[in-house]
Amino acid sequence: MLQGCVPWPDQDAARFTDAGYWRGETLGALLRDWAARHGDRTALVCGDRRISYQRLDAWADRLAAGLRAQGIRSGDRIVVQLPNVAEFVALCFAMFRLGALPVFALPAYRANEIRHLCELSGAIGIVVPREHADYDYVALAKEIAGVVPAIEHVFVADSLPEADPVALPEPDPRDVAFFLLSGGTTALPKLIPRTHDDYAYQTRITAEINELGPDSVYLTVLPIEFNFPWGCPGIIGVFQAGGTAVMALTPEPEPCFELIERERVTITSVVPTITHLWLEAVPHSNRDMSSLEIIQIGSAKLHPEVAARVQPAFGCRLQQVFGMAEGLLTFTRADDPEDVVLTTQGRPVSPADEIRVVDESGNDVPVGVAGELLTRGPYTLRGYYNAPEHNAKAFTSDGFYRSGDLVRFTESGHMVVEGRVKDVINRGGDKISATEVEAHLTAHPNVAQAAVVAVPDLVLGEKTCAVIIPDGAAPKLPQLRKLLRERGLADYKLPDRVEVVESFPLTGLGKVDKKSLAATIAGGSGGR
Ligand code: J2J
Repeated sequence: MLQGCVPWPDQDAARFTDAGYWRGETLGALLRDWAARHGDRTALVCGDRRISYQRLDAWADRLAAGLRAQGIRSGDRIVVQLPNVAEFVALCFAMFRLGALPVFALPAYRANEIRHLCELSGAIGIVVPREHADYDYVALAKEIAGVVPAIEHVFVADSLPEADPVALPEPDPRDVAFFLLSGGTTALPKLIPRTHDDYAYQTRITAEINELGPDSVYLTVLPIEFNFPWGCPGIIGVFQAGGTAVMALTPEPEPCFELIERERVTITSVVPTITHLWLEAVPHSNRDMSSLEIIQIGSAKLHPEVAARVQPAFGCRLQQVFGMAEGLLTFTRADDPEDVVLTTQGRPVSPADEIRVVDESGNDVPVGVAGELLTRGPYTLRGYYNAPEHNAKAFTSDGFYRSGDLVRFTESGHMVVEGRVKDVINRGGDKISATEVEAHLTAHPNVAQAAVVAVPDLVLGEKTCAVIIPDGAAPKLPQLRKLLRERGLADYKLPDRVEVVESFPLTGLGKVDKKSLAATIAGGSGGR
């Protein structure tokens, strides 16, 4: 495995192989296999373009050769920041074949995040769109290339290098295929290595659970770099079944409903915030959405009352999904009783997923009692990339990942997310590390200390409140947002609200007591 990654122990790898979970196939080889089986069928729909499996396969070969001709080699990392376009898919498969490693960057990321990703991954290139959402991504990439010496290439999606296909050695299926980002607790995101074997398994098993087949049509609504649309089962899962993935450039209801009608979409995945928007829009839309079979909803808490509106509004099944880029996925199933679908986040997708729910001392708690979710299994990482110190804390000595989520299990074996112990704000599914934002806030000359906490929000579930102890005249919200934007932070990380206090409540250990702070703020006066 790539240096800096933590492999599964040999006996686990052997177990996963013997059980048929890991099949020793690379994602690049899988596309070859799909092209042989489903050649003329449509793999991808992007705007007016309809791309067959055969064409996608040939395109990936040409891109792999083109990248190679530019000097990209097996093991090289490239930060990929693209909207939901066909180029993302073709390029990823090209890189899988080359053994080069895409580092998935969200389109919302700005200079600060992209620079960090480049440095952390040791990337030698960046891929960006020519234009998207009125933002100049090429300028951003060039700016980063100017300050990160290792960046030798800036590739633009509409002019990716292509060349006549060349024979390439097959990468090791046990090795990293790409990097996802943690929605982490640390000041800056960590890289999650996902291997060919583990991702092929995750996408296959989730496609099987949802009974995807050649007639399945998946609508990609969420940003393509997110684990959920990419592989739960998402795009790769629908390919595993010989179906079609349709790209949506925006999650806005009407354009999505139009695509659902036009392409006879059968399955899609969204976050609760998008669910709200769509539910509001359905009564005003005359689109025919009768093809929909499943709407997957996950990434943030879905309230039972909202959950109950999904099936009547869309005439299709709701599937609750709990997931994490690190691995573990839980789904509700087609044969679950209604109350399980409305009130739980389902159960693990793999029989080999191991779950522990523990108290603060690390002891297992009884069924029904909430505790921290720990997990390990055939598609859950054993360590972040190049992060030995963090890994020592984030994993138990026997390899369980400490999720930071507070969950309980029902007698029927279904998981309910109760909250979290990690210092993260879940803003409509976007994860924000409090520590990261706090560090930037204290750069303001008039901010002595800052604590960032979540405040409840009807639409987003949670919003971000910056609580500050000022040094002199307290800055107002617009000034703080401006400062953070100038420091190159993605927009969704900017605080929604600011509160000024004289001191922070402290825990017995002398740390800021965020629970009590958040409770005070939530009961307080409102934004300014
Ligand atoms: C409450 N919190 C949830 C849920 C995730 C599928 C779906 C989601 C993600 C994802 C993903 C939740 N209810 N149903 O990668 O493949 C919170 C938890 C979790 C964190 C992970 C996928 N589903 N969460 O959201 O890596 O706190 O992945 O630990 O972005 O989201 O965030 P992320």
